[in-house]
Amino acid sequence: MVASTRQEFGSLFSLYLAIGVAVALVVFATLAFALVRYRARPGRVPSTRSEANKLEAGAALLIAAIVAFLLTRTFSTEAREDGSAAQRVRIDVTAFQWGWRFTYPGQGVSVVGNSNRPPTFAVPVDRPVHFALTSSDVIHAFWVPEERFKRDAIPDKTNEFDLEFENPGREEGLCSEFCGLRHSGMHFWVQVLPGESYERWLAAQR
Ligand SMILES: [Cu+2]
Repeated sequence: MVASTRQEFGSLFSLYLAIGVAVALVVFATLAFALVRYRARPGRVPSTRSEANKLEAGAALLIAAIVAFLLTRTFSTEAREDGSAAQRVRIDVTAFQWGWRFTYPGQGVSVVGNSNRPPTFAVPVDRPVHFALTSSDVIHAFWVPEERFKRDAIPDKTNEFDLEFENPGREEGLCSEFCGLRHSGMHFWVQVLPGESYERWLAAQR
């Protein structure tokens, strides 16, 4: 999920903060205790070297356990995030005068259309879609008003973004950067499909 990346790493940060505060409290309390209890007084001599092997070993073990716990939680959160990123649908978008090409990398599917025949490309509902947007000639702009989303398509540059489409149906897209004579006809359609229909659409395009 696009939004949960924030939550996942947010809760990981809270965990680090809580443990950090607890460790700091123990350290400061021990320090304060030692300063007060063992401070210099008339007639007191400095203590000689002494060891508390069991206590020290216990402290080392406790620290190692905390480190191991945090490492495990960090890497498992990372793995979950990478996993969900791998499940994203990828679509490469190329704008040109005056049309659009939508390519699904690794799927062998590519949809293209121009101002005479605007292209329709499909996305699955409620699944993050990762777009890589560029242009092959002049600056255009990818605009889907229904999603309140607009991004420039710039030659020799790739703009990447994630979108999640919540409502099944057909949404109109257009170029919103004046790019020449037929700019006003540079439309496309986004078909938002439930999971199975999306897979069927993809298979039918091959
Ligand atoms: Cu354009």
